[in-house]
Amino acid sequence: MSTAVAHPNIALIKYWGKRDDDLILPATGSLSLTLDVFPTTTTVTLDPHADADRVVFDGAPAEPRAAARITTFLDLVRAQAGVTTRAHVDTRNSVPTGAGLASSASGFAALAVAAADAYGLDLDEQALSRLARRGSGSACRSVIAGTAIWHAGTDDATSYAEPVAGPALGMVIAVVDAGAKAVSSREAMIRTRDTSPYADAWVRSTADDLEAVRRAFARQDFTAIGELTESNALRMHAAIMACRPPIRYLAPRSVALFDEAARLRAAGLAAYATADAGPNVVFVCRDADVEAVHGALAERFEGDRLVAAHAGPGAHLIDGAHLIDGAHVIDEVRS
Ligand code: 2P0
Repeated sequence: MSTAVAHPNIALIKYWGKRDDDLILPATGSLSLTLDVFPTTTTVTLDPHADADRVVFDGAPAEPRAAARITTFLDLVRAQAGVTTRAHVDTRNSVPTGAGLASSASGFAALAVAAADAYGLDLDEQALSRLARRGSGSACRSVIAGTAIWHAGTDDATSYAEPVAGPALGMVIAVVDAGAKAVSSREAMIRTRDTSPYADAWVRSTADDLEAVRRAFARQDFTAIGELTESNALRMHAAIMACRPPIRYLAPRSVALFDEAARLRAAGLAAYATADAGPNVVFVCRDADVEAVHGALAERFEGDRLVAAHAGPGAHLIDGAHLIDGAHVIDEVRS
C-alpha cells in the first residue's frame, strides 16, 4: 500500500493546447505555483486476486469514465513495471472537482507518485513529472514544489516540469462558483485549436510570454511577472471565447474581480489576476503580501469565498499516520 499527497498548481503562463493528444505534449511550455491548500490524498493498493482496478473517489465508486482514465494511467505504470496486477485506488480531494481549481493536476500527481511506489518503480522527480503528465498535462507541475516550469519538449523524454528560482509568490483564490464546469479543459483545448482564429496567435505569444517571464524570474522582477501573468490569462480566455460553438469560462463576477486587481494596484498593493478554465479568479502577489491582499478583498467581497495560499510541497509519499492527519485536514476544509 502506498499513499501520496499532492496539491493543485495555478499557472502564471498557461498551458492551453496540445501538440500530441496521446502523449500529452503541450503546444507551449508553462509556468506555475504549486499551492499549500486543497490537497489530494491517494492510496494505491495492489490486489493480486482482482481482475479489474477498483477506483473510489471521496468514499464512493468513481464514474465509469473517470475510472477508465485511472486504469489507462495505471496501464502505463504496469507496462513500465512489467506486471499486470490490478489495484485499488482510493482518492480524497479537498478541491471542488471540475471547477477550474486544478483537481486533475493534484489528482494525477498524487496518483503518479503513489502508483510508481506501489508498483516498485524507482523514479526520480523528472521521471515522476513525465509520468504524471500522461494522466493530465498540468499534473506534471504539481510533482514540483513551489514555482515550476514545464518544458514543452519535443517527445515524451523532454516534456517535464522542474523547479524555477525567483521571488517568493503567494496567491489568494476567490471561489466564484465551485460547481463543475460545462466544458472540460481537454475538450475546450481541442475546440480552441480547431475553431478559434486566435489559436495560432495564442501559441506564438505564449512562447514569447514564457521567455519573458523566465527573464523576469531570473531578475526577481515581480511587477513584470504580474503583468505577464494577467495578460497571458486574458489572452487565453480571448482565444477560448473565439471558439465555435463559443466557450466562456469567465462569469460577470470574474471580470469584476480582474477590475478589483487593478483597484488594489492603484491603492498601492501589487496584485494581479488570473483565471483557469472556470469562473474562479486567483490573485497573484508577493508572498509577504498574501494576508494584506486577502484582507483588502475580504473587506469588499464578503460573499466570495477567499482562500489564502502560499507555495506548497511537490507530490510526495506519506505514511499511514499522516493519512489520518490528511483526512482530518480535508474534513476541515470541507466544513
Ligand atoms: C493551466 N489549464 O496551465 C491551464 C490553464 C486550465 C487553464 O492545464 O487535457 O486538466 O488533462 O492535459 O491539465 C487544465 O488542463 O488538461 C490546465 P489535460 P489539464 O493550468
